[in-house]
Amino acid sequence: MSKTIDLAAEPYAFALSPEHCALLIIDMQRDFLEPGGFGEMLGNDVSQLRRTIEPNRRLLAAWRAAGLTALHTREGHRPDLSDLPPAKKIRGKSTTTIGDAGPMGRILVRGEAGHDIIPELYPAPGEPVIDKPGKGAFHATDLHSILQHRDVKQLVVTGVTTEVCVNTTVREANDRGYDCLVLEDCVGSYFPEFHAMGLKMIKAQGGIFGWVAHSDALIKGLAALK
Ligand code: C5J
Repeated sequence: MSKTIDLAAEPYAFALSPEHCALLIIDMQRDFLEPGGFGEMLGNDVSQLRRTIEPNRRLLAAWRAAGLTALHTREGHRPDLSDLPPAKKIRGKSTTTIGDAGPMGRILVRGEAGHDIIPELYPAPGEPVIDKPGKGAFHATDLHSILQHRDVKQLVVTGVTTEVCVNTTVREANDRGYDCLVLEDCVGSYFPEFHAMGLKMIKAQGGIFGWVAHSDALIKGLAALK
């Protein structure tokens, strides 16, 4: 499959090369997205994130149907918290922090219910899941090696949150030489103004960190590959 998909994007068209492109879905975890989870417990409006579920579900179905590589990330820590920086543990001065008992098990701890990916976007067998202790998906993970072994040079990035883990990951990827396409309807933030600015920052200055497009354009492009 050597055909490229020319996608309408900002700041200019993105030439997606299916054999060198992977879909990276960031942190679509129950504790961030589900009512009653840690995110909502902190006072956040989870509907701002939940609007991304259906676009991601449609995109993932089309991506899988095209036989392309998809990877998923989860933010979280070892049960003994040995990979949790003390500064991250105490940040926010909340009475309940990472590692403590939360509404869906221990907060952001691997193996706990709230740490897992929402059922709507659950990884299929064979799709790598990257457990990351930080905001960026490259920090302290084997993501870069996995992508290199598959000759991936481009990333379609979706997930949550736009200004935190999505932006951090896109910046890390950009510095490692990947071209990143962020899908505006498939990323979300608890704060609409940060979402808007997070996207603007990516595509500013001629695409300083990458490109921004709508998933409809990509799904249409994938259908044309058949
Ligand atoms: C992510 C966060 N996934 N906001 N985490 O963005 O702390």
